[in-house]
Amino acid sequence: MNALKSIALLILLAAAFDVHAADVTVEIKKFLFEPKEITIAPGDKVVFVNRDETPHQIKADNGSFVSKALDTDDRHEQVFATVGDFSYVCTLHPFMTGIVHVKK
Ligand SMILES: [Cu+2]
Repeated sequence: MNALKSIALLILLAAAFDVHAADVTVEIKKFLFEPKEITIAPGDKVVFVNRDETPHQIKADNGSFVSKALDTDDRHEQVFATVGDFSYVCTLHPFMTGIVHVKK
């Protein structure tokens, strides 16, 4: 197989498997977001998982996203398409804060 065919095959495989940006997990444990601060690239997905016995609800300070009230082991998936700093809070426990930095 020549080099050009190899490259074409790689591109086809990437498309077939929907190669996409990384998923990053933020766990909610003991009334804390862990990690509290993350840096990702545009298009990355953040998965928030509630590991507490208490419900939590995540809301961006700028209103760009809000989760449902997450019960134990519930997840909220959020894709960050645009560059910026997105601070968020738990609406049920406003002392719980975190931030997602989206950088190219
Ligand atoms: Cu909370």
